[in-house]
Amino acid sequence: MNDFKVLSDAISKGDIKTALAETQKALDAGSNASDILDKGLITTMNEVGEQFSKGLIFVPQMLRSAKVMRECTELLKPYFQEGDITTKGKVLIGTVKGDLHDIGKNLVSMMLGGAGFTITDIGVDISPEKFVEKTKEVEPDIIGMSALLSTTMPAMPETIEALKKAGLRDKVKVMIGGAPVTEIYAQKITADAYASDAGSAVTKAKNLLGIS
Ligand code: B12
Repeated sequence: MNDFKVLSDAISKGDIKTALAETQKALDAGSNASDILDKGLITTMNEVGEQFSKGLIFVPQMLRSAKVMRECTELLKPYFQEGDITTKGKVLIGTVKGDLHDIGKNLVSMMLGGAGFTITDIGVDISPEKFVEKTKEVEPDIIGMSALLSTTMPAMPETIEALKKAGLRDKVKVMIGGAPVTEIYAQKITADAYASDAGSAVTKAKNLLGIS
């Protein structure tokens, strides 16, 4: 039995008004923000993906659901603040070249921001050259790369290579993630860390910088 059935249906249908009202209702009723995120929002987006795979829905419906998800996430944002505003380190994050998916990246940004990291989110479809340019400008401790398509994953090693060429690779840690990405892939492309979700991204980022 899904406790968030009405919310889930609203996300699937792209009904922003009901989804926001249901998210707020769940918060008011004392539901844990992580539960709403995991069991309400993320589970539904996975179902939406499965429906797309089966040809039951198409890109416009996926996009509508994604917009609703983004709005609901905004409502949950304040609940993920740790209350510790000390900067733990700088994170530069973006979705790699050719890839427009940003929901997961935004969640990772939100959780890292809430945990005290300073985030520079450079958006989607970020070329290796842009990552390099922004790394020079921001001087981050960690670069986070997201890829949701198997076809865009190769942009991750390309970006690492570009960082090497620019003499920046030794100055930053690289953390990667996204549905098709794995720990093994991270090792293969010599990334410093992989995280499967936004919660573990926080733990991994802290580990990378040797903080608890
Ligand atoms: C929403 C969505 C879209 C939306 C994106 C809107 C947006 N603003 O993001 C739209 C409609 C634009 C879209 C387009 C396409 N999509 Co799409 N999309 C999805 C869908 C349904 C959900 C993705 C999502 O947001 N999940 C929820 C978030 C919370 O999960 P997540 O992204 O995995 O992120 C978590 C972790 O992976 C991790 N993480 C993510 N990033 C990072 C980064 C770091 C540094 C770390 C540490 C961790 C981390 O933490 C996150 C939070 O816990 C997925 C299906 C799926 N189940 O993934 C398909 C899916 C990814 N899409 C797919 C496809 C094929 C496409 C299109 C090619 C379709 C088309 N024919 O045009 C286009 C490509 C456009 C492009 N160039 O990018 C396929 C990819 C297949 C593959 N393996 O390559 C999927 C898997 C659907 C499917 N089952 O076929 N899509």
